[in-house]
Amino acid sequence: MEILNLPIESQQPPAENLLRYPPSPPATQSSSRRDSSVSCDFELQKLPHNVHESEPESFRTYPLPPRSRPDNNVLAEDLKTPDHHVARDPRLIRLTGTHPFNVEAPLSELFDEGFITTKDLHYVRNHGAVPLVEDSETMDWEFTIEGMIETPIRMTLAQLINEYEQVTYPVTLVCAGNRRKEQNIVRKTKGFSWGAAGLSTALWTGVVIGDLIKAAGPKRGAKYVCFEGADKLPNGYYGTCVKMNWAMDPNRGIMVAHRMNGEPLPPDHGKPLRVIVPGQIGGRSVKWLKRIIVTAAPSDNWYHIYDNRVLPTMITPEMSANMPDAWKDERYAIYDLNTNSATCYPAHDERLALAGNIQTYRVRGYAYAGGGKRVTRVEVTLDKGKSWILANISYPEDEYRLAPEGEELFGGRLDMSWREACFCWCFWYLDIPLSQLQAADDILVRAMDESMMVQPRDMYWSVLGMMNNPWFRVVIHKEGHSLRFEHPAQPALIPGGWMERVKKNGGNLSNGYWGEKVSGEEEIPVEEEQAKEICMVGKDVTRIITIDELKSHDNENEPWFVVNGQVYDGTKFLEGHPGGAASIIGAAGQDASEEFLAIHSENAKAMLVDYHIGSLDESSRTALADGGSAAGISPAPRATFLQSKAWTKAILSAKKKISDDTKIFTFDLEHANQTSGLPIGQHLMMRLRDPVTREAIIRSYTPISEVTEKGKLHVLIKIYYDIPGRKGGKMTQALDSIPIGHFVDFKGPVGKFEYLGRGLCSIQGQRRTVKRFVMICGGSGITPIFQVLRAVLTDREDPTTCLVIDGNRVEQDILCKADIDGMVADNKSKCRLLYTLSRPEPSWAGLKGRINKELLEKEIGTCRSTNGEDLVLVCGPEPLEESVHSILKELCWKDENILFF
Ligand SMILES: Nc1nc2c(c(=O)[nH]1)N[C@H]1C(S)=C(S)[C@@H](COP(=O)(O)O)O[C@H]1N2
Ligand SMILES: [Mo]
Repeated sequence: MEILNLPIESQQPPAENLLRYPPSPPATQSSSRRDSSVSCDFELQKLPHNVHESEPESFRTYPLPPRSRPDNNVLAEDLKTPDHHVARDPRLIRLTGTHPFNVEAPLSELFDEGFITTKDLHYVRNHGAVPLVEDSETMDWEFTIEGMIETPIRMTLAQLINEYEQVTYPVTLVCAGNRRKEQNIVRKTKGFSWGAAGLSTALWTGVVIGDLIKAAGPKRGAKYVCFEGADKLPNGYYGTCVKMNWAMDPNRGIMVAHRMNGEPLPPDHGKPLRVIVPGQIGGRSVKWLKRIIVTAAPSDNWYHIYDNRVLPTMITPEMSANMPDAWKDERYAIYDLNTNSATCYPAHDERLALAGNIQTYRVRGYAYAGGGKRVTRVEVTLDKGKSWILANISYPEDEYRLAPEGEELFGGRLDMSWREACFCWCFWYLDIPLSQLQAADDILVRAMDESMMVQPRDMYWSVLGMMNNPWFRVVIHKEGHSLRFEHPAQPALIPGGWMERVKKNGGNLSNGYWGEKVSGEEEIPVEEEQAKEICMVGKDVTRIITIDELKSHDNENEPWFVVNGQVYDGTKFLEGHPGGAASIIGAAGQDASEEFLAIHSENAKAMLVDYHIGSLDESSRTALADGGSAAGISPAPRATFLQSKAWTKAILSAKKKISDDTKIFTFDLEHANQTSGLPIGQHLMMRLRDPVTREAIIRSYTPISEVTEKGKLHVLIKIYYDIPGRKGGKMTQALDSIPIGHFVDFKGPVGKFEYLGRGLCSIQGQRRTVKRFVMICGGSGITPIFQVLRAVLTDREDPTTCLVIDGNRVEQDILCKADIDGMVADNKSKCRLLYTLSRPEPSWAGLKGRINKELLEKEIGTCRSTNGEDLVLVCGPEPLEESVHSILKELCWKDENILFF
């Protein structure tokens, strides 16, 4: 066994620092009541708005939050939901459709922020809508302390701030569902698919909960402290509990917090008041706190009983439905987190070139333990656990312990110097020689905590898919002179990852060997579990339903929807649906098969029986499939993506803003080796549903990706936003509101023109050779032109010349300018490029004015009878196309030499 001898970094603070900042005894025992003469306003003003500006960073020995984005707004997709008042960051990946808001950041972006996460990228877990609390109301927010106590207390946030001692410290919150996607791939659980970014760290400011309970005076026999939030859900207000002795223990650090990273709590994180329970699953940290109830027994809140539990592994979703005692068994309730770790770099799909000077690669990731325990080692294996290498660990949390006595941060005492518990994630890294990476099939990591509990090799699957913590495995693929890395899974419905791949190829993920064949051993037969069909139809249901009947129930009063050709009436489930009524209403009148089957557990599928009312007749099924989602996935992977007769889905994987109103939307095709199948000069149809009305919208676009590109499709789209007095674009706004990870339908190719290369064109099937293209465009009309231009200019052997006239309003409106300028600069002899601006800035040195007769006459001249050697391609907004057409007519151009895209 080979062990690289690497130093373990800053596992303990260096001794000299300890001397400089001697540790002090616990301070929380000292008087907790504050001088109440300090007015609330003064307190608030004293808090620096932005600590970066008001305090020199050189005084600080500990990390501060990175700057959060100043410009996050309410996003288009939230406007039609109850959360229309909540500003959010568009980078967050939505895990449960548009609403409620359950999100994690892309893993690399979370990791790149460092120890403290900004509010922008902090994961969010909301069971329902975010309560609306105006800024002006926050100080008057009332909460109570009640139950088995001597003095019931009703208090405002202002009182909490003025009358109690304020403390600040960093805490990592982790959702119990972190890494659940991996469980869902093995077998669907009752929970949605978190990736490995269901955790985040912030500096929380508030009051230690023990101070409040002491003030209320708990009675004899009081054992639990229950919390209740203000969010009303299908099964009552969200609530849960912790043990009384933890609440009273300063080491546990449970607090009632009103600030996150120095700012008042954002709406998604509990504005204006929440509980923070360090070292325990996020589910105990109740947001929008209204009630603290001291009790003798654990919380009887529905969410305490049916959420955040690890039931024994043999209990299936169906069994669990009839086991009320198992759900109420406190032994299965999760409190402390278990030890866990993940690799962040290499990222999923990261490629590493083997050529070059670099000799090692630094593998990096995070680890955490529960209940205040410390992660005491992190180990990496490159041979599936035969031998292990110690990784380096850094504990940024320790740096706060060294702060000078009495240090204040964000209006609270930095209550860390005496504390030994670990409330935060730590980071690990290991430099691995490239030769070793190249020789390995995978990188696995595991962490151990101070009680020597080490992460298990195998998954402990359970009904709710919580606390998933097997060794985190990144697969290494050798591809020519580079390595490609593959994480276990991607969050939400985003495809990708070795687990999905292995499963698709018939591997048994639970064979103790990551679904791989064990060499030299006989193949163990795969359990036939996956094949089990869940019955979703009532055996006495015989009614035949037509599409017209279905469509007459596309409303919120009696929403009918279709799964696998069967019709269901969701009316009676609107109240009880854990995903909320909106998602049922959204599916009304539609074929919901795909989304339903992808998101729901076996248990939920079995529940459908109760709502089954009939079957769609044959012709209605076809009609629905044509107007709705394409049914079925073709069995063999296809080399090209587009199909002319059927819609094919691609997953939206990125949105890149390139100007105020233009974005490049990137879609993942069905597999990494697939090309789009779109010939140069042709277009494709995109279809999606209006997020509000659910009506289908179809438009045609020309992607900007090269026809040879594999696995992805890039479409540049200008978004026509609604402005006062003018409705914007239905399609473009709907597209803009689609969350990453969701699909759009494509069909094609369409178009009468195709460029075959080297001057050869096909127009409506007729071949014709062109010597010169005259390309006239405006706005996003550049996209089809761009394809042809790129084909001409990047082929050295292509003798065709081009004249490009691109008209826009201002310089920023010229799309793809840098790309076009670059291509043309390399091919000056082949292309003349003219931009003209109708409202240029004074600094603009190029042509001014619209594309008019004068310009066209000068540049392309009259009546060139060219035997079809010139072809004019026009693409732009309708007025532009019309005016160009009439000018060309005046200049005696024949229609056969003009082509409108
Ligand atoms: N009132 C209320 N509190 C709540 C929840 C909720 O839905 N409502 N979700 C819980 C869960 S499951 C988690 S993981 C954390 C997430 O906290 P965050 O959204 O601030 O990251 O909040 C917890 N507190
Ligand atoms: Mo959670």
